[in-house]
Amino acid sequence: MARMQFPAGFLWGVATASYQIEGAVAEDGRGESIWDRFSHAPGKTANGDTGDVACDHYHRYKEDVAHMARLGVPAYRFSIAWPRIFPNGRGALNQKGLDFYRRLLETLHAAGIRPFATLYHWDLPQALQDRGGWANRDTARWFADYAACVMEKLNGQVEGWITHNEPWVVAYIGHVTGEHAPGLKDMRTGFLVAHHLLLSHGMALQAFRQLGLKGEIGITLNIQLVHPASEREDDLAAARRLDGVFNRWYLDPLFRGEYPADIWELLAGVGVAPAVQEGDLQLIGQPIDFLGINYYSRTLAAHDPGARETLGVRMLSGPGPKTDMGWEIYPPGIYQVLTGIHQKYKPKKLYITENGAAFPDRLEEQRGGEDGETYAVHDRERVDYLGRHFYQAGRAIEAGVPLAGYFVWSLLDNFEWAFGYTKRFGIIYVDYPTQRRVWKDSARFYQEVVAENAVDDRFAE
Ligand code: IFM
Repeated sequence: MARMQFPAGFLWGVATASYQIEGAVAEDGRGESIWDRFSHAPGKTANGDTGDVACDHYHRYKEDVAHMARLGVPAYRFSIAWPRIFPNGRGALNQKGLDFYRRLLETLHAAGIRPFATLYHWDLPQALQDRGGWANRDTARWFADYAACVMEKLNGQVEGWITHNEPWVVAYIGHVTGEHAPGLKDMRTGFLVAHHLLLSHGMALQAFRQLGLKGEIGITLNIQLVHPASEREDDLAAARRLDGVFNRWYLDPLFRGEYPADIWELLAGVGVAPAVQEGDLQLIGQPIDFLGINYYSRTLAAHDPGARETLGVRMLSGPGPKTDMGWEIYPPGIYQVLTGIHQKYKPKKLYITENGAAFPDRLEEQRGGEDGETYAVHDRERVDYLGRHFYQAGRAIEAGVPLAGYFVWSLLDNFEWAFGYTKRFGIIYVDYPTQRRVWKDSARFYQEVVAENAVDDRFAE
């Protein structure tokens, strides 16, 4: 059978994040996070859903690691909840919170699974939000202190540290559109937050190097592939601007130690350029060991002078089929993003730290089903989505991109932020009332891909 073969040692994995799966929000001394506060406020999430219980992973982590072992994945990306470690964001360490991650790491090691830990996947301690959150420059220092403490305590047990997950989402969706915690709606604050997130990354990176810790360190960006809505000159310029605020605003300082001049000028023109202090960009631009990329879809950009918050760009969805999020399914985009970033920024190493899709899955009861299982989920569309994206990632490797691994989002259905539990991204179905885990067809498919280290040529199109 013809197929796309991946290099030996390619790191297949699955990804999750603390607030989306753990639950146990009031257990073992965990402090309140901005997502606890936000999701409990009326009208902020679908059906008023919260992460109070989520997938109850805090208690079921052994079962969940057993699923990973059965999948055969060599790697797992999870995130550490800052308010479990420092309930007030800083001050006294909460040993019980740290112990949970120690137990998780021990279980992963015993199963031969290599851990990748994200230090910030959006659950800021509420106590720090009360002091201004990421708009307060001090939060960068407090993050670096938390990060240094966790990295030191867990030194040698984590293979890859990821400082931040998707700073664009934190800055823009959390502080400009207000659809995510903390729910602020101010463009100036959004760009200040983006700067402080990058600064905090630089400070944590500096601490990691100074402490001489083991493993690798990098950051994860959600790269939005932007195409112009038409070949008209103003749409081409709109696409460049949107790529500027989404992508170059993060990539340029990380890899070149400078903000993109064209976007800086536009922001300064409307009075929203952030306050940057001497030395900030040197910190942000220190070399990282890898860049993590989350890729889901592409966006079309059209010129629209009325769209102030996106610098005169209207964002449109492309013409292709959509996932349950309404995101266009565009597998060639993962190839374009990987090759584009490789050519322009030359990261030493790249991981796809997230890729996956939400579809309206249906749990079916079956008699005498495969492996004697009583329930099944036939998610053909997700199999197709993943297969085609894997294939395009394989093409990028053939084209010379140093892509070292690929983490599917997500191991489990989970709390999809403002969408609550209405969107299912898992390759394993979670029946929330019983917390039963049911393998979807995509989990079996992924098990095969991992075992073969290859994907069938039928996904080439
Ligand atoms: O669920 C999120 C995740 O937390 C960050 N990246 C995108 C995923 C799907 O929206």
